[in-house]
Amino acid sequence: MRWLMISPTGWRNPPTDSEPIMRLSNSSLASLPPAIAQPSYDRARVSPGIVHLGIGAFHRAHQAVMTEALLAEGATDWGIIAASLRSPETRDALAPQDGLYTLSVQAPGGERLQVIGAIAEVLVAPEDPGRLIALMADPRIRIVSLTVTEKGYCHDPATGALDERHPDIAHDLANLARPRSAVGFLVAALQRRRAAGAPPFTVLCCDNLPSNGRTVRRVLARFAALADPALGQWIEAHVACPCTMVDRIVPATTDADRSRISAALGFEDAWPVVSEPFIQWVIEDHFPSGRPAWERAGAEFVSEVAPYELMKLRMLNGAHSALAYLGYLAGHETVAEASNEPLFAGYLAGLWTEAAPTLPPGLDSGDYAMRLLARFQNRAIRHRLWQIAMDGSQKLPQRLLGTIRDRLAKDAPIDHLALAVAGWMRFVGGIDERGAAIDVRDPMAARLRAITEAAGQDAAKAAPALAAVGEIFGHDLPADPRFMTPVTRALESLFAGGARAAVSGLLARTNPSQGRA
Ligand code: CS2
Repeated sequence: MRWLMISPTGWRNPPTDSEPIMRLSNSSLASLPPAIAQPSYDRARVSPGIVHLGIGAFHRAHQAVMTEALLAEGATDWGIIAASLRSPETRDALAPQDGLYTLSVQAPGGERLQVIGAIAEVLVAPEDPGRLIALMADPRIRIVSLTVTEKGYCHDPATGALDERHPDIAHDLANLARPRSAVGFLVAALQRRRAAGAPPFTVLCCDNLPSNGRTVRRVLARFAALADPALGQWIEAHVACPCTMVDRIVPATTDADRSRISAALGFEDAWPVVSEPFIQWVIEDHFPSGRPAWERAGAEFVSEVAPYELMKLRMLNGAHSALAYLGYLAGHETVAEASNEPLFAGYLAGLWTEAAPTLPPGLDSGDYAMRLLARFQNRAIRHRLWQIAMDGSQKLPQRLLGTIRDRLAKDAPIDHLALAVAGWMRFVGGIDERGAAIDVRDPMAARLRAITEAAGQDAAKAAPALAAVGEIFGHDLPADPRFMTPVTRALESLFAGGARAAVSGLLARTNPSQGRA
């Protein structure tokens, strides 16, 4: 495979207003600069084997890239048809490009570009839900994979059970021919396959949920049981939902990325994706209807994903969320900015020291943490803290609260974890340390904001009021003073002196050599 190396500032063929550049498409492939990797196979000969729900940047920089490697090796029956469950933006960008887009891998020394051809078509589900169901019911489709974010499963984040009062779930139970939610689409298509006597597809959840396969299975079986009990039993008996751990840092694409990458191609790419070099995919090997040989592209097939998943959710995602709230409050914009500040690097070390002992034995968490810090500190990746801060109500349980429960079970201190939770509490109040509004994006944003407004900047009121949200904290944590005392104290310090002082005070207390003199 050949790559084009361009320096972060060096543009090839900069576009000028007088010379509009043409759109990336099948017909432009032959004219791409030879050093840019591109599909080496005949796209027209590839038939679809996968429907992917949730066509965000992550899927395009992760699973689609591993699939692309297999297509390049000659596999012809694992093309991807992707669907957006909401907005038409990605389809609008990729349809004029025949589904092609560029992956830019940002290493500290430069950028590598590859045009990916694995996605044959992008659908927008609300425009024609029947077509998506029909495609998912096509027996050529053997896998339906998902990256619909945590909230896309319409479940209660604290328990993992289907939220039966969720408006999309209520809608889909009443209108299964025109569903809105991923759960509704999966069940509608499985119902169609069962009626046709066709085997089910495998449901491959690629979101950062605990035991993601089991979670999606529980949610599907419950929804199906409510819709049609016999279908519920068939799903329980026949549908495989392997667990996966997915990992690659993929920040949102910016306009600067679009211009730089289009200039390098010599063709306009309306929606390239940008990622770090690191990629990992660990998958439970349970695909009764067949699967691509993703191991040839670097995926790891294992019998038990849980240890990998716990390490990733608690060490990477837990630290990401902690940094998102505390770093944002301290005025940082990106993960790289925050984690390159020695104070926050010290805080991350403390957080990882608390998380590591809760992981299964046999994992080298010290080495993992060291590599994580290097990944976070990669300045070529501009991963906005605000982006990671989104949907905290759906993320906290598996990223921070499970770790806290395991620490408390051993009576171990949780000061760094508690400060992260307090950071979230401070953040969802919606006003930053300079008094400016924070754009809090969360399905529970309005409710959380109302709670914090009623409590004011009084940690003794705000902390218990927020911890009483059972869908996030369950019923055990708010009743446990070993949780409430450090969280309340941390929130107090955030209100009193801001995030930087709170982190510095914590480090001085827990590890005097790292605190500010
Ligand atoms: C991030 C993740 O946005 C977030 O919440 O923590 O998207 C993270 O970058 C990926 O899980 C890395 O694999």
